Amino acid sequence: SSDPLKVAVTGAAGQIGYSLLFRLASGALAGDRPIELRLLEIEPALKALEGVVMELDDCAFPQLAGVQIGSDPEQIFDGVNLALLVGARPRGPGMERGDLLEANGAIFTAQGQALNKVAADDVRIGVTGNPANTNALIAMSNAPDIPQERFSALTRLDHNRAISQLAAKVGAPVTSIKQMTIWGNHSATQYPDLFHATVDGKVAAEVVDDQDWLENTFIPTVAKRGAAIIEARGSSSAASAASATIDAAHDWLFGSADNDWVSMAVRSDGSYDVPEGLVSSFPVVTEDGDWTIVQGLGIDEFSRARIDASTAELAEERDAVKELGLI
Ligand code: NAX
Repeated sequence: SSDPLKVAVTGAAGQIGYSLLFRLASGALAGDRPIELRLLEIEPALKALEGVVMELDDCAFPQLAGVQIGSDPEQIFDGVNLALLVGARPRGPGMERGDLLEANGAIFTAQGQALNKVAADDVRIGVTGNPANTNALIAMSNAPDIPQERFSALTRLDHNRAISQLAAKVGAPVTSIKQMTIWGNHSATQYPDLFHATVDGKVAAEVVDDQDWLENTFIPTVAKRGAAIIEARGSSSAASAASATIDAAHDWLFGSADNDWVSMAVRSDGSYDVPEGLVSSFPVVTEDGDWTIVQGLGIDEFSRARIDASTAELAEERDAVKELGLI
């Protein structure tokens, strides 16, 4: 249809927003289909956001059908087809983990409730703001009328990082790499899996044939890439996070490639013994706004231990937010 796709972005005046908005408006998500942006920020950041909107205007993007900004989620989310929840409360000095979960809990309970009330019937909600998996769980739990499969958390950046690291190791273009999977939490415990990924159709772990590299270089490099970027750039990854946010939304709405899959953190149905109800990353195929967990992959002992460690961390986060009364 040529009705504008209504896309909400929270934390729109932040670093990721500064890259994400321009790519959304230039057609990276929906091609020629017009897009209407609904930008949510906290009150003190609205002035900065006005400046970003001036720049969006100055791009004269043909597909940009309108921009609305504000600090009231019920107003901004009204009728949205896609909500990209990027804004979150970063960990400040001296902040304990419980404080962080509580601060984000306040944000994601309110946003879940607002989406429940005013979003379009076909809404899809992607959470980028950290702790992304648990923030998605909180939003989902506060939106009882929205089907739970409409919520996901972003592990596509980790997925893309894993593809890039593997491609460099084997000297192949990224297009040779298929069926990459990130399992578990978007955190240092995540498990990027080379036992199902392929390089030109061959099992990646066999092509690499170097368990020491896989275990002691590949996995930590992917899992700690965010910290390495902060160290090098002086601020956290933003353009790559925006790019992955678009990749994830694009594939969710328009479908993953044939003979391939993508990684998304979605509500577990108990597949692969990931406790039901946790928002955990899986290999999924997507079509027309729906995802399905890829079934039947063999999980060896090494992978089992890694997946279990990451989902144990997710269960701890869930228990902590349950204790805080957020879900
Ligand atoms: P910034 O701190 O630059 O921007 C965040 C913005 O969110 C700020 O402008 C802030 O005013 C706004 N905000 C805070 N509370 C809000 C609320 N209640 N409603 C609306 N807006 C609100 O962070 P940025 O670098 O853009 O990162 C955003 C989030 O993405 C962070 O939580 C970050 O940890 C997370 N990331 C997640 C990644 C992933 O792969 N899942 C990777 C990149 C990134 O680290």
